[in-house]
Amino acid sequence: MWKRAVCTKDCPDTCGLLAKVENGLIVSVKGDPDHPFTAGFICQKAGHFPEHVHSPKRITTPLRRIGPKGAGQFEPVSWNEALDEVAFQMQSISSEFGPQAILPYSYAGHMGLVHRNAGHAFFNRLGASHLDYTICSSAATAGYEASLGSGPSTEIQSAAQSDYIIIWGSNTLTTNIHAWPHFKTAQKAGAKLVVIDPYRNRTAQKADVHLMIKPGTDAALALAMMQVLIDRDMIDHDFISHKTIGFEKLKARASEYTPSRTSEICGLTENSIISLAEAYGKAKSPYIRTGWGPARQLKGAMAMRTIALLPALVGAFDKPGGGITRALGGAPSDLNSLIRPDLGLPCTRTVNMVELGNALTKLTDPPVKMLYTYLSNPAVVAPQSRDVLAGLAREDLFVVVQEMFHTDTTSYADIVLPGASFLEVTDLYRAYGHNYIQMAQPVIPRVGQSRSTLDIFQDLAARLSFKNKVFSLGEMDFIENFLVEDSPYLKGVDFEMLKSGKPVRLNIPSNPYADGFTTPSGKVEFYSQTMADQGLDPLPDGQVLRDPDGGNKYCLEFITPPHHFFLNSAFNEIDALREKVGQARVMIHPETAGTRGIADGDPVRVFNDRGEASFLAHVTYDTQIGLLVAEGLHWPSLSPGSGVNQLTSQRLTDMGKTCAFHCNLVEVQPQAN
Ligand SMILES: Nc1nc2c(c(=O)[nH]1)N[C@H]1C(S)=C(S)[C@@H](COP(=O)(O)OP(=O)(O)OC[C@H]3O[C@@H](n4cnc5c(=O)[nH]c(N)nc54)[C@H](O)[C@@H]3O)O[C@H]1N2
Ligand SMILES: Nc1nc2c(c(=O)[nH]1)N[C@H]1C(S)=C(S)[C@@H](COP(=O)(O)OP(=O)(O)OC[C@H]3O[C@@H](n4cnc5c(=O)[nH]c(N)nc54)[C@H](O)[C@@H]3O)O[C@H]1N2
Ligand SMILES: [Mo]
Repeated sequence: MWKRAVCTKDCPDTCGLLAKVENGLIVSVKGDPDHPFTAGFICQKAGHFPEHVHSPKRITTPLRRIGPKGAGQFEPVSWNEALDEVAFQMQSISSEFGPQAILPYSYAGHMGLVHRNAGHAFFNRLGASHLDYTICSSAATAGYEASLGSGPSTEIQSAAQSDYIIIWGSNTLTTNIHAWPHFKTAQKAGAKLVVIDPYRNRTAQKADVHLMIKPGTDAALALAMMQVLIDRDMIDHDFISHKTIGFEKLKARASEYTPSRTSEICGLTENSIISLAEAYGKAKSPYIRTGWGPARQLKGAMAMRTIALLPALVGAFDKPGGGITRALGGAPSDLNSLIRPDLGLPCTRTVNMVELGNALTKLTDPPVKMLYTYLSNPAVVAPQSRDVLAGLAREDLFVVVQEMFHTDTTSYADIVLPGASFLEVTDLYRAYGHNYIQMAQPVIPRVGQSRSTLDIFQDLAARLSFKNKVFSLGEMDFIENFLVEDSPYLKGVDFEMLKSGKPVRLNIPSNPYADGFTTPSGKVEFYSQTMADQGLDPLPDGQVLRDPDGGNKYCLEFITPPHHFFLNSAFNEIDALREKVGQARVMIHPETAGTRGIADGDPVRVFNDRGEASFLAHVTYDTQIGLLVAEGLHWPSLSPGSGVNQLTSQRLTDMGKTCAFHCNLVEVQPQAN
């Protein structure tokens, strides 16, 4: 029997799935042809969901540490023993050090609205340190918002009508595959497809033009495009005068970015910059898809803010097929009925999740005494992992990990709680690559003794005698609370269809910019008073910030984009996928490799003052001179020495306080035998 499900992985596409169930086991998973956006095809990773869910490596009982910290030696215990121990530690740490000595750490292992957010009310009520959820998109969001306001952007499907598509720092064919058919339709109809990316990723390989930009220089390139457009009078005066503010100031700033000066900043030829600007200016319906790559730089928010201004200069927002896409979709309500921010203490300490390493090794008053991790794998995904691992290894830190598999993080656990997979729970799913929501019911019973995230937190709340009603509600109660019919996104939503498990369109227009912008001025803000008030440069700024810790010792740039066959650190547990990926590799330009005596396939060591990682050298013209590229987050425990986050830093971006995962200076040398 085929049952409907929704992919819960942290990917813009949030696919509609069909799972075939035989004797209570999932034997096959395919795409749901009735999903309006994901349209019946899925990535190769999702095809492995049967192995993921029924893997012999699944953790099926609660576990208690019996060996030394970090050794990953456990004995099975009952749920009662495990949760009694967690509740006891919470109480005793709270009374000795205060509840802020407890730090929750979670992210996007499960994207359903209920379970992803199910711990918040509990930790708020407990008075624990508050986690700032910044590891992914907050710089991109802050940058876009400064220019265009908040909310969803141009719907991807409309790009099928565009005659000029720029994919700017997104590896669409790997990270957002269902956007591709729409871009392809446009390309077949004659549109030009341009990719702006520091390396020739899968998407760049299929583009008409690939501009191999130096990392961190996107704002300069966007300003140079503006300079050319203004200089050649290829701008939409009507749109600019009615729907933007600050044009004269922008014009002065852009004039500093001539193609010849910018050519040196970005590592692109003057001609390629001029051609890009002219083609964008001439296009009838120019469209830009930004990924998150340009935002994972120290001035990442500024980069996104500057790119997001381009459509306004040429009036692209008013042209069918034109516009710009970052994130789409939305939650039907503010989710406060589940998160209950009101239960938290107003003065609670906030810990930025990017700075986990610092939090575990340097925070005092109180120090972190308990880390409670769920739906995340911080030993692999968090930056500057040497500090993260040193923190996790502290003898005086009590670590709780809720997981489906033994990961590099569970190795450090004192208590491991087996989490149910998305195919075993009820939840409501929003997407960030399309405008549909969908509800899913369990496809199979829970595997082993695993429990859902909500279930675990409700049980802990009972043990701590938390009496608020929120701690007694179930999945469906929360979903009903989210679906408050006066929410603007739910206007016209077919609730019966939603309950039947089919995808339902939210009330979000394909062009959300048709009626104006949600900035303070209601217009596109070339000049942002809000930024000026915060002491920030109110205009776009093309200054480049490289890794400040590089000094004179390290001169190679190093970026760490996603792998085609992993989803952040997830899917490492699938042998077939891990074998397909093979050992971790680093792309090196032949000239960079040659001067260091490195040949293709050689084992190499990449290092800086933060740490080091081992790879096999992939010597290729797909990257530029001086740029190393390592795709994907391998688990160091399964692929020794390969942790790219040894080399990344906890420094925060200009706005949004996220991680500059792609802003690192390193050196590489052949591995000594
Ligand atoms: N297969 C697969 N799919 C995924 C993921 C995965 O790990 N694997 N991760 C998911 C998640 S959580 C997210 S947030 C999204 C991310 O999806 P993307 O936005 O596609 O990923 P990014 O890591 O942000 O990198 C995108 C591109 O930006 C480039 N880049 C790096 N620095 C710069 C720069 O300074 N300027 C420019 N122009 N480009 C730059 C990188 O080389 C990369 O090709 O994908 C999701 N989908
Ligand atoms: N160097 C570098 N580091 C990065 C990035 C990068 O591009 N470069 N990308 C960053 C980005 S964009 C993000 S979003 C973060 C992601 O950070 P995380 O959200 O921590 O990413 P995952 O690796 O997917 O880890 C999720 C964990 O949840 C578990 N899990 C998955 N599904 C379920 C489920 O249904 N139930 C339960 N109980 N558990 C489940 C998985 O087993 C997995 O170990 O990583 C960041 N780290
Ligand atoms: Mo992400």
